[in-house]
Amino acid sequence: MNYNKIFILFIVISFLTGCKRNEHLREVVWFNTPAKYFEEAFPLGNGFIGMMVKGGVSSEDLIINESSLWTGGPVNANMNPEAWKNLKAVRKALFSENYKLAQEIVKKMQGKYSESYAPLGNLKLSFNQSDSVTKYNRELDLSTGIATVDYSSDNKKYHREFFVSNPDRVAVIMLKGESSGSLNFILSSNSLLKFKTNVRNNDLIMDGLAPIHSEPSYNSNIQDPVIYDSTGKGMRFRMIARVVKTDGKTFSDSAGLHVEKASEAVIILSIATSFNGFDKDPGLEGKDEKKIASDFIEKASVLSYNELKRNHIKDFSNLFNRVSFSINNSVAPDLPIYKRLINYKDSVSDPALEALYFQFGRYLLISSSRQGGVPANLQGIWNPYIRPPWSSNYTANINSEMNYWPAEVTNLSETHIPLLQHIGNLSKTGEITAHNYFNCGGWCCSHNTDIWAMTNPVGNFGNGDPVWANWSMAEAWYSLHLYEHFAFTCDTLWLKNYAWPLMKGAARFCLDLLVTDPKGYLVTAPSTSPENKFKMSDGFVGSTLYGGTADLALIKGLFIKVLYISDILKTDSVFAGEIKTAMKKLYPYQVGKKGNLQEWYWDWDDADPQHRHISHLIGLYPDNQISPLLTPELATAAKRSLELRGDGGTGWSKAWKINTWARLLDGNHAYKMLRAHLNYVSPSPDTRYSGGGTYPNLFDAHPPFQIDGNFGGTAGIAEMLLQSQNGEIHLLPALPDIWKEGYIKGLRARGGFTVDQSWKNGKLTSATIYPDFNGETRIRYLEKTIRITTVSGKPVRIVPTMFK
Ligand code: FUC
Repeated sequence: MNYNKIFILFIVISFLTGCKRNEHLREVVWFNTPAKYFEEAFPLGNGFIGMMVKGGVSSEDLIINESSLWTGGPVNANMNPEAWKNLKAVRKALFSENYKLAQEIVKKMQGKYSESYAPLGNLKLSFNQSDSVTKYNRELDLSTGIATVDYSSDNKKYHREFFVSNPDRVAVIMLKGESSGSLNFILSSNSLLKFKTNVRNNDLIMDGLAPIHSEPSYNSNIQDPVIYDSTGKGMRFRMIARVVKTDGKTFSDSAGLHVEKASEAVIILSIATSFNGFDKDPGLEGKDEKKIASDFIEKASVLSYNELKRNHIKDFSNLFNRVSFSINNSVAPDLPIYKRLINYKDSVSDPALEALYFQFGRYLLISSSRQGGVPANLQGIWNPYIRPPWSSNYTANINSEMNYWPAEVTNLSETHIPLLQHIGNLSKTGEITAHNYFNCGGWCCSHNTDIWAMTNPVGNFGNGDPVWANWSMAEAWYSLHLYEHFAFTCDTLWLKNYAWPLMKGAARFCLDLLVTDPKGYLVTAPSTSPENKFKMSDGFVGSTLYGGTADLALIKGLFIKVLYISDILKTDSVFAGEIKTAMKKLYPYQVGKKGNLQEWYWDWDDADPQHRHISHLIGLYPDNQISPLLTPELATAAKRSLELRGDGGTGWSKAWKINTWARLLDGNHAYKMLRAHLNYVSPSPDTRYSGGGTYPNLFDAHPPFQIDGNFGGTAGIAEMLLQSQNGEIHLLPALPDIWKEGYIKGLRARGGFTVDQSWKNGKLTSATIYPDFNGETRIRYLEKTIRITTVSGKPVRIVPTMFK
């Protein structure tokens, strides 16, 4: 092939892939102003380094994070070793219906709070330029993970590009001025943590130390909430910003690293922390962060800007482009994103915004959770606060699980790995917690965990409200993630060697925890229903009970999966027998007087009928115990519960409801929740705490910012369009009337399938199933099902006439 032919081929390929995709789908978020607030900035990340781009003209203030930079050190799981001794008294109080007493005793079964995700600092580029510019545009391309800033000043054009590369493990900044000498800036850095900065040649080096403890921000009565250690403990970090290329002059002084009279500059940024695993002291046994940061930067420095960019796009787009989604052929209006959100709130139709929002969740997952790293926390990896909301930890009674709901179904299975690895760590500390707090075998995990795999019930040894502090069912919930990873990938080897022992350990804990109630059923006692309270007929409001539905749903879900796996792996039949016996005695779901699925053992009222948590519906979503097709009575009761709860709630609560309404096959109600979820929330301090929704940069408003709602929203949209939890691939299960036509390509179904679907006039036009394996499977569309035989790698085309 001669050169010309190769060039033409290249043009055709890029047209068919990157270019065409963007032109049609416009997976781009843009503003015509720099960001004033964090919730207007663009998040970039490679699962390790996080960078928020505000695009300021006179000063580009980049907010920098590193995902392993946390306060604290390895957890001492033995801080309340005799907590379990209270179990007998709590159970006695509960079974004699003395809930007030039980509530008091249970506080003795609490431990320390988790540690906190720490903000690394800011990298600042101060330009000698005024803020009054023309033609300003700040843009984030979701399909490439590249942010750009463009403007004109004194009739000269300026251009900046930013990305954070996973393959080269550095952040990259490229600056251009139209005419020579027009680019003049000083590079400097600062941090809210302890730090010092040095400038050496073309390197700006910041070394710092994270606190040994940071108290949760909701614990306001603390004199010294942020504590540093002076004996060498605590996490260290190093950040190196290097000017690798410029045609200008560089020099340093106390203000920082100067670049003068340039027309171009490329800066790369490497970061490392001394984090050396959950069980090693990051100070005394930490990794050599200085060497790691240097190694990254030395390796990246030999690559040209274009090479770095190519490596990054290849990696990022490979993941992102696996799914494409278009609704009603809609093209994005030519408006900045905040304006689109404001219009949307005023009921303007913008299907392209809904598709963009779906893809933004995928974008965030690729950017915040990558193999070899730690799981995405409450703010993903983007946090500017030294005491962030809820310590920006892993909250396990919904939030950290929700972060990973889109991972498998939206074809980003590898982004799930950090959470799945973390579960292995939890099983180690969780074994001690199971023993100390519950006198049980196996392992458990409570309301919060952190990078140190903390598993104990929180509350600071008796100060926490049991309504959240004493929940310890995360081992079961996280185990469902192990199962789902297997269900989508069918990776039996991984299941056998890694997931199965962990799931068995969680099930062991649950078996040991269950106790016989006065009616003869097996229940959890004590139990709570995150984070709602019951109201008894005598007016007593409490949270500690026995046999809460959420606990039993999680245990039942785990037991069903354990039985299934024991069967397919042909292993542990004695253990499976024990589970089978227990399952027969589990207190079953109850339907209450209002026709609802009961949240409590008894048919009590809710203290807050519209509470944001809907944990008693875990069996509807994310688990698959309740379905309108298989368990219609329970599904009707679950629906009634959702109606009673209403359509309000925080960001993640609304996202959860998109998923549950989709599982009830009610696409119109799921869509109603999606509209509520996209409710514009202004980031300005006077309004930012008013109700869940979406900030201008598409970050989820809990409020404040919490990333779970983004991920839950993306998962919810996927759930409206494809389901596979009942042993069949259900095409377009909850398509709302308003999405008249469209396509979604690349979603994944359990059993190892990739699925493309298109529809017109609200009806399926065709679907293509790409099977990973040979076999047989059932496909459902509306009420009808068909069986197909699959051969690995051979697509099967499905058309509606096949469903007679
Ligand atoms: C749970 C929720 C809160 C918040 C916090 C991080 O406790 O009930 O709404 O999301 O986690």
